[in-house]
Amino acid sequence: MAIARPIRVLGLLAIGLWVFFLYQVFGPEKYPKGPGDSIKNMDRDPNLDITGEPEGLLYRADKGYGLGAEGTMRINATLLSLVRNEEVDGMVQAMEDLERTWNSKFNYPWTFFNDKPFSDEFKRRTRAATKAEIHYELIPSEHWDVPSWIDDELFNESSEILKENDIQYANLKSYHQMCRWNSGLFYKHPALKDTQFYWRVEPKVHFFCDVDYDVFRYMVDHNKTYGFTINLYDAPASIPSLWPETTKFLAAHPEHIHPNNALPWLSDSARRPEHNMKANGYSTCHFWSNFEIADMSFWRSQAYEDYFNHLDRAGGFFYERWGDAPVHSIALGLFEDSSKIHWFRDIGYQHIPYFNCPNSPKCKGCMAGRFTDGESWLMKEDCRPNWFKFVGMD
Ligand SMILES: Nc1nc2c(ncn2[C@@H]2O[C@H](COP(=O)(O)OP(=O)(O)OP(=O)(O)O)[C@@H](O)[C@H]2O)c(=O)[nH]1
Ligand SMILES: *[C@@H]1O[C@H](CO)[C@@H](O)[C@H](O)[C@H]1NC(C)=O
Ligand SMILES: *[C@@H]1O[C@H](CO)[C@@H](O)[C@H](O)[C@H]1NC(C)=O
Ligand SMILES: *[C@@H]1O[C@H](CO)[C@@H](O)[C@H](O)[C@H]1NC(C)=O
Ligand SMILES: [Mg+2]
Repeated sequence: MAIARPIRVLGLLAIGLWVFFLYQVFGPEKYPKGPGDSIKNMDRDPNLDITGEPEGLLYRADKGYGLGAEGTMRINATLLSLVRNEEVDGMVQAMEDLERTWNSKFNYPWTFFNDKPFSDEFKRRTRAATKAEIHYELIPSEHWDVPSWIDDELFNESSEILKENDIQYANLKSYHQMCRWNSGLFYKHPALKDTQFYWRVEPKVHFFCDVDYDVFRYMVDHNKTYGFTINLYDAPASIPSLWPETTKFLAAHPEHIHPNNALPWLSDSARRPEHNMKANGYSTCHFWSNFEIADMSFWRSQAYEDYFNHLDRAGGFFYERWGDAPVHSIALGLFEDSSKIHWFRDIGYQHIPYFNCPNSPKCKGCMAGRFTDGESWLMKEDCRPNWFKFVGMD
């Protein structure tokens, strides 16, 4: 059959284009959400490795973790939660998950914080969810109130702009207060005076995996300052001046920068160049702070105190919507030895809509390697590949 060569070429080209079109429409999603699929987001997903306990010395629950005076092995640490009375259902659910997987074995105390007095119902129902000690604490108004230098009119105008940029909760003043308190005030509460470590827990979060060692002692024995599970990108429009303010602070206080810092992670522009550009030099990568296991000595250090005061004066907790997650993460990435930041890969965790789900027989109720159960576009919010690259786990 004689078909002129240019026609054959055109025909093949048309078929090729058609196949390409079909693949785009019906082919696999770019940011899939299933286990294993997340490999397309990074070359190798460490969540899919068989995950056991961390290496080295671990303290077990067999002795020294009984209630009260029997708990001689417990260190100065608490489970910590800022929560509203009306969130009691979600709080009890989160407590039940953490008690089942970990705390029923170690009996660390819970400390609840609120800007309003806890109700009797809140106390009764949380009391029933653990056999450990519980403290119910009111936040002093000087820690919660909007600082005097914040201008109400400017706050109102700014929150309109944030709303136009789809920044969630931007016009909810209490949300800004919450972010500020979590950034620079919680560890100053008198109830935590003799406490060094905390594990932050939010209502409605889930824990999936049995953890059979004292994670607080792990932090101490392995010189860790901060433990996280999930690493995300932030919405640049919520923090446009956070990095510029940080740069100003660094110019005035270069002595606080740690030689083994995580600057390449904080300033990465290779993976999401637009994010970096819109955030004026910050990758927006952060440890998702609704989960954090940390040493308050770091927040109580001069470096962090100076940094927080600088940010607080700059006003971005109210005129923008600086979250405690990017603020904590930038400080850790700049002022702390990055080897003291630990990924708790073995703690299965979910705060809607993201997961940390390890591949381990100790986990039930989550799918190993699943990053999100939400829309598939959420996959691009995963900043773990950037962190893994930084620490050499990629
Ligand atoms: N007492 C008190 N707790 C608050 C207030 N605002 C937020 N919180 C708590 O602070 C934590 C974070 O607030 P969330 O509303 O969950 O914020 P988020 O996690 O960014 O948003 P979601 O995706 O809706 O969960 C939760 O533990 C809340 O219970 C407040 O005004 N008062
Ligand atoms: C800011 O907005 C609040 C709520 O809409 C309003 O009550 C208040 O008067 C406003 N303040 C100023 C200074 O415009
Ligand atoms: C730990 O707790 C004990 C007893 O409550 C207290 O005396 C001590 O100062 C605390 N240590 C730290 C580092 O907070
Ligand atoms: C922990 O840090 C201290 C002080 O920086 C150091 O002396 C010690 O060797 C470290 N221990 C471990 C296990 O890394
Ligand atoms: Mg939440």
